[in-house]
Amino acid sequence: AGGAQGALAQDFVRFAVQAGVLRFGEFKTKAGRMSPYFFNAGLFDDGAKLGRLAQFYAQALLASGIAFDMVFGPAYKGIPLAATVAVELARLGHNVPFAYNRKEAKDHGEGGTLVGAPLAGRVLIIDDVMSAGTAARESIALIRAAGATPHAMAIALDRQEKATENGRDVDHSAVQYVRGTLGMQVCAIARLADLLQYLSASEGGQQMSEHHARVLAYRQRYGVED
Ligand code: OMP
Repeated sequence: AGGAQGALAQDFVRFAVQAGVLRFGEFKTKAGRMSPYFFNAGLFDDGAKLGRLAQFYAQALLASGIAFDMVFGPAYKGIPLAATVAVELARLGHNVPFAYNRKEAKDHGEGGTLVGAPLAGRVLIIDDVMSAGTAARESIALIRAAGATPHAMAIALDRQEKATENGRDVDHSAVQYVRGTLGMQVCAIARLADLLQYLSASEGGQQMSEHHARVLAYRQRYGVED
């Protein structure tokens, strides 16, 4: 993505690096890969950072042209994301219903696992990172069971790497699977390609060029084609 969206993605990568949310080093991913970078959305940990994060999601979503009737935040990490993005969308003139789930059903009071607006129409799932797509599958099942349509996903970072099925690497990423096989639309604020562009343009000198080389090598081994 070039133009305005490319600029938004670059601004976002810079913001995430400055906030310490996107870090370089050696990290083990959920799929067991040693990654030279890691994006920890839990480190958007004050009101100002959460507000900025929500602005990035809302701007990327509006730029994508994806239509949706409501937003859904999967427990736990998707809940503050969907809540703050719903507030930001309303501020921009796009007020839509908001819902989230609990991980455990309540046996008293209102009961059930869903909180907020009833799931209906085209649901937009808001999450942080998609790697193997495990979390996405759970939300999709939950939305279908409620009789609504899992229509789109918004994520902060698309790592653009091979998904795993039964412990084996496959040739497509989780985002490609969600788009191609599940027929859903996916909006990512930034992708691995944007991170690489940021690192190659960065004036961080020697250190940044070392990060760039390591991330490139990682993409060589685990990355997928666009
Ligand atoms: P899936 O649910 O398999 O798509 O993996 C998404 C999860 O990967 C996130 O919810 C995190 O627990 C984790 N993750 C990150 O948050 N940031 C990364 O940069 C990489 C991962 C990961 O483990 O792949």
